[in-house]
Amino acid sequence: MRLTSQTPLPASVQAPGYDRDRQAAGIVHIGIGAFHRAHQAVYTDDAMGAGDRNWGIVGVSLRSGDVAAQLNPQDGLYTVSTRRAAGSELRLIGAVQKVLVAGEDPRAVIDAIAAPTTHIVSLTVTEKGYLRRPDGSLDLAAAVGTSSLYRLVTAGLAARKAAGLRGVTLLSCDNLAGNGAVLRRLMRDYLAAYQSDLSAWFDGECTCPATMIDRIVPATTDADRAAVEAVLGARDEGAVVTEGFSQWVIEDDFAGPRPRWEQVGAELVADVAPYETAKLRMLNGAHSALAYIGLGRGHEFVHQAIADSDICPVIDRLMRDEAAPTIDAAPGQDLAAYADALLGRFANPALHHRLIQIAMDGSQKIPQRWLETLAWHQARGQRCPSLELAIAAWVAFLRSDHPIDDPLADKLREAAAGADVMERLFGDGGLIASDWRPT
Ligand code: CS2
Repeated sequence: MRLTSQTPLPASVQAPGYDRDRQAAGIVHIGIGAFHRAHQAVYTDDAMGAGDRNWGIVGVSLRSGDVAAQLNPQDGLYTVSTRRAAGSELRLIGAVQKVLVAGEDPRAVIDAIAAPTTHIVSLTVTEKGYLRRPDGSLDLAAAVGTSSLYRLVTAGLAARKAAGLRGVTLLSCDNLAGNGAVLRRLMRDYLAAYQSDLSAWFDGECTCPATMIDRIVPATTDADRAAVEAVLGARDEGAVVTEGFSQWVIEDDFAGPRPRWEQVGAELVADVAPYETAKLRMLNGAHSALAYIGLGRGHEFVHQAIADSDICPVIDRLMRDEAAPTIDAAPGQDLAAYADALLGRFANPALHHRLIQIAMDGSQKIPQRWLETLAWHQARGQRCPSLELAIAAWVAFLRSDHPIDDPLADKLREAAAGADVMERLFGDGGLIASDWRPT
């Protein structure tokens, strides 16, 4: 039996604390993967539970129909399993109302963005989803496809303008340095090329706040779904599994109304940069290093790699001696405590987080996770032994039998095969643009 709004819930499962049928959709979320369902949708569910109404989420998948097939037959409902070393708990999230697939019905997505009740269009499309060229500009040819996020958002905004509606907040929730500014620049590139009559309206009516998003969400497995079914007594194809920790720091720069996320744990701040930089260079930097070094030593999961006494000190130094000194901490931001907490989170034995999941899209992740730190130290004549080891492990990974899931997979494999690999990856005009030069 499939989970639906009719499913009787066991007492141990927390249910949405509001009337789902009476909520308008205030948010269109593009890229409704497991991360969004375990993070922003949970904050939004909490906000509606605390009395903040009409923030239902219309989810959008750009191409794949998988999430729509998981959630739509379940009235948008799904469970989040929070796994701590001490045990796990299950709750039902009601914030998502339905999932649209842009590749199948782009009009429905445009209409959702243009709806008068919509105030926020948020995104988790992963690093590569932004279609950036190495120089940071928009890949204009890639951005014209029918299920391009730029095309959809632009059509939705044009419809809002034509209807005399206000603009929206475009909220990037991806692991990019300066994600808000990146999105604004790419939207402007798109508009300048394809819809310049909307440029001034976009600048005056829409904002792109920066965000730091943090929660570890491993891909859901069949075993996870079976464990949920055993508690729920119904099949949840949309189940997500995550850790207890969750953090969301948002630049307080909204174009219009927004949920009162700050009442349910999010931090609304003037400057996200110190949090975002710490997260990218310490958490994500350590994660990617754990992935390539750990896989090279035969580990499968993050908690196994961090328990390896040869790997743990490398990661510890990466965070404390290499990444932390590059960060201009905000008042009250304690980077040593952050590193301590991260080591604990990585060690969580209840969370089976596969290293191969983190290893994907290295070409898109490594610049903001490792290379900015390396460049900072290089400019000061200093070396980073842990990050250099991580780079060597990435090259070894590219040369190994592991499948390479990366938009540049073929070029990376070819570059890694030669003796001049470092030059081809990181040299002038190399595959990965950065200020760091290997020596
Ligand atoms: C991970 C992130 O897969 C990856 O690359 O480093 O998804 C990480 O788990 C999240 O950013 C944690 O907030």
